[in-house]
Amino acid sequence: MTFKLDKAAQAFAEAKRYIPGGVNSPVRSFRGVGGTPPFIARANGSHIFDIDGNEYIDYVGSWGPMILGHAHPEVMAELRNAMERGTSYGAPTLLETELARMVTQAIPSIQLVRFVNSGTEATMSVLRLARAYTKRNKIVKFAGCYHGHHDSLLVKAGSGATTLGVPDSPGVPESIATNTITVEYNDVDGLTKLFEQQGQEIAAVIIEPVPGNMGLVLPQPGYLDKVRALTETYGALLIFDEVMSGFRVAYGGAQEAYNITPDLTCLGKVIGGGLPVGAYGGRRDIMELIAPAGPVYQAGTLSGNPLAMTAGIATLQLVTQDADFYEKITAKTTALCDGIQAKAKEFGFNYQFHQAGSMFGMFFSDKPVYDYESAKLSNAAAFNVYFHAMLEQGIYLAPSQFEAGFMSAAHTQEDINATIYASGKAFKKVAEYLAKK
Ligand code: KE4
Repeated sequence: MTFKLDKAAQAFAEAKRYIPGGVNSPVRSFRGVGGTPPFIARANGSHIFDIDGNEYIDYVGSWGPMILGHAHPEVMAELRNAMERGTSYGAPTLLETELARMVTQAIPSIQLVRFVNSGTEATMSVLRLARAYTKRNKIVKFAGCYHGHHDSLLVKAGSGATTLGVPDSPGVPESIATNTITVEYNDVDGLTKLFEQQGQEIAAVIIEPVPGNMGLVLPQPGYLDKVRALTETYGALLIFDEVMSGFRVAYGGAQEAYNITPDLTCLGKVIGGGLPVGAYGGRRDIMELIAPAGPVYQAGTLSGNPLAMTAGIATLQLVTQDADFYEKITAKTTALCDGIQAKAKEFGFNYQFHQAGSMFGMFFSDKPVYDYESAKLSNAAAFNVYFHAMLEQGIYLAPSQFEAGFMSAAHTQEDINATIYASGKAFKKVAEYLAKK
């Protein structure tokens, strides 16, 4: 059957009549890679199916939540039972306590946790908390790290590395951006210099410990320890944004994998099992500032709603039932990356492959990638050729060079073999494209 997206093209045009850009989140629009995005009709296990009848092996997994694979029968059964009891009450339930208990057991640095409805809400709330606790205003973030779309973090570096931020989107007031300082990830000297100059004014550093929003970049040995030491020295809080890495790179997140204890952590994605959930938590003495325990206000109509809690509990229960869950899913990810890298080398492409547990990334660059500047040296045009060649062969990758890939427990050896095979044909297309340049 030839690959086609005719129905998707019509659906995309219709969607644009009612929704900005036809999507409810920009990356889904394929603007980064060009072409029409498939419109997904259903998903099961490691596969998704679009309205044109195409089937794909899925390595996006809803951008991380679907670590068990789509529509896991036991998760779906629990959700069906939960729906029989209603969908939302706006009142306390035992479910919230159960998921909170599981999260605090999985991540010891989280002594208290508050559920919200998205990663953005989690990082937005945790910044307010950090500022209230430290009575300081400045926040440090890292170029290429993404923490959701609220004003304080839609900020890019000002003219100099340690100057105050400038808005990274219209609508973000200078007055807000000016309190956010952006430095390069993996740059110990830059962060040290910033703290020497402004450390007493910094409320918190928020970091993706394993960044997945500039492609997958890894912390250099000792880097996260140095970030932890600097924040402790200057009385700033260390916030790990583990919305993507939490329960993904390890059950206890990147903080378990790298043995770092942050003061506060943000979570999302996996803990919602595909339903809208975010969370922030950490040291009891800090979290007890959150209303109604303390004066820092934060609220949400659907926070901790019974369906999302049910999906999260079921997901974490299934993950913990298999003592080898992370070993197996990590091994599958390694096999995939090794296989694709071998295909790349057959065409003389010395591309960069990164892996963190069941997250993986590939940069179309023959130079090491360790921060946003080096990530941007990748050949995005070559990536786009590869991306579409894979899509047409039924392999659904993140539609951007600056995103990560996600393995699930549902992916089979057959899926991995098919993906590696398709990569060989896709790299051939890339080689042909580059030869014409
Ligand atoms: P949400 O508000 O999208 O639930 O979470 C924001 C967020 C916060 N922190 C990290 C580390 C994240 O990765 C995210 C969201 N990740 C993107 C993937 N690049 C979600 C995909 C999208 O924006 O549609």
